[in-house]
Amino acid sequence: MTTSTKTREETQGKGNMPQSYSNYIGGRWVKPKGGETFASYNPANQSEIIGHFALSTPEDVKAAVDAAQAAFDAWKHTPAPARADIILKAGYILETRKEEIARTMVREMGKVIKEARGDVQEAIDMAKYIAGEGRRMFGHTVPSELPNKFAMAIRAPLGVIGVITPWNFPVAIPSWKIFPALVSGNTVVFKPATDTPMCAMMFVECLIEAGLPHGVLNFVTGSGSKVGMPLVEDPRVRCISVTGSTEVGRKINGRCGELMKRSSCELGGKNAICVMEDADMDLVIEGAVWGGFGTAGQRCTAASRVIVHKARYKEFLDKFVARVKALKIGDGMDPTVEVGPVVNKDQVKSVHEYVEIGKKEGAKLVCGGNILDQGEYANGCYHEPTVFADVKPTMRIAQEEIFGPVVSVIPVESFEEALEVANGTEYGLSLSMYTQDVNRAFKAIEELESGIVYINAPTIGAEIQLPFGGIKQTGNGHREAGITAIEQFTEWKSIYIDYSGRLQKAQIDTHKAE
Ligand code: UN1
Repeated sequence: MTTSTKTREETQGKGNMPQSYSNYIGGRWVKPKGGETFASYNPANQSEIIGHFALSTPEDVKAAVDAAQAAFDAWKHTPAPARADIILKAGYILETRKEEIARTMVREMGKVIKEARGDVQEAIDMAKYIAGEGRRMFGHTVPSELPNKFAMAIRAPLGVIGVITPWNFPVAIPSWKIFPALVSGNTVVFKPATDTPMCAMMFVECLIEAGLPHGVLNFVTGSGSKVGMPLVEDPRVRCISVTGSTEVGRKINGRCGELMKRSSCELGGKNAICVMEDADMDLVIEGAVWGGFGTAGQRCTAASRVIVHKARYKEFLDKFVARVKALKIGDGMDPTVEVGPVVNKDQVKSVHEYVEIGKKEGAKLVCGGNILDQGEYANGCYHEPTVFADVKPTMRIAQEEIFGPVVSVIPVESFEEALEVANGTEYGLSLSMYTQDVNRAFKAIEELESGIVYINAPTIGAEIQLPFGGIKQTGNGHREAGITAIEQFTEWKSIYIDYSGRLQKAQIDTHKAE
């Protein structure tokens, strides 16, 4: 269907052997310098290898930054609407490849097919939205305090941007970063998560096919230490845009701080749904199941806590647990499956460790709690959807990001206590309030300490036309998408044009009369 697949360098495997894929640097598919590769596996069936990818070295990163740096000048001077046209075209190519990429995503990271289609759709939406930015990219004009003088501020690109992305939204999240970076006139070196290089490569192919000039986008796969950190260290890389764990983000942000380069970090969350005594309970149950167990709980925005008013606590718990117990778990390729595997064996282990922690802390395990590794689950990375009740807000399972199918239910006595518990973690990404009372809804909007607030909807489901990001340990103050999308990728340049023909002194000539 696409011509781009012909351009990626592939080693055709024999029989059912998986193929090998290269880096994309300076407009060419190139093997890593060290010649080493790593495999990407299907978490629903670990005997299936999706492909072999370049285990790159710092030398490969250097080559990619060389290429990005070399391409910068011409790209920066390409008019923004022309840059945007390429992004729009990439969006249309993503549209034609949506099903193919979504199916690859299910195989590569395990989310169910409906959600995988949504992931690709989010990138398509982002392409369309950001393409419009090519004809906006608003600056400011302001009056000068002096006569015959013009004052304005315009945006300028930064240069080479390092983009480091996670596996949980392997197409959507790269699009949040790469499209706005490119439309603003920057060039990019893209390092995707080692769990999802295939999805990332397909995303890159769409941009290549759309006609992106050589060197403008470079793709380097491999580890955080050999690819990610060298990208951070390279002085020519002016900004790192990263989504990942708070631990990784803190390291990158700290180093970027020392090197005086920008970093935009989108990190962990410990999101909560608050359920008030007047809530529509059927709506709550559907929302809590979707928010807690969508993507097997592996969203930064996952509703891993449900804070319930005691007047409705038992009713909530009974209905919620019944619904969670009925969830169909399995390979996300089956359209009737509701919860897929988690991304890999390490994730199964770390999720399960939290289950053990919850039990030790004295929370009441009311549903799930086990690793699934028998029968149809034997080759996969499955963990049962798990619910803890009577969780205390201070317990580790109510404070730390688990990133898996585990939900903590916390009883509270009042609206005020619900707000306090919701706000009582180190994170601040997404919080939600279910109530029929408009006054309380607005009070919640005001008091909830998070970058995203939902009323009568779960904590997941952000749309790309609003800013995305969080406060506290969730990030370092940046927002992706929406009107903020290009902020992190542009520098302000303030310009004064004096057409008076004489030296005019600001702050001095203006106050002559005094
Ligand atoms: C994430 O939570 O990791 O808001 C990203 C959502 C998606 C993006 C989530 N649009 O659920």
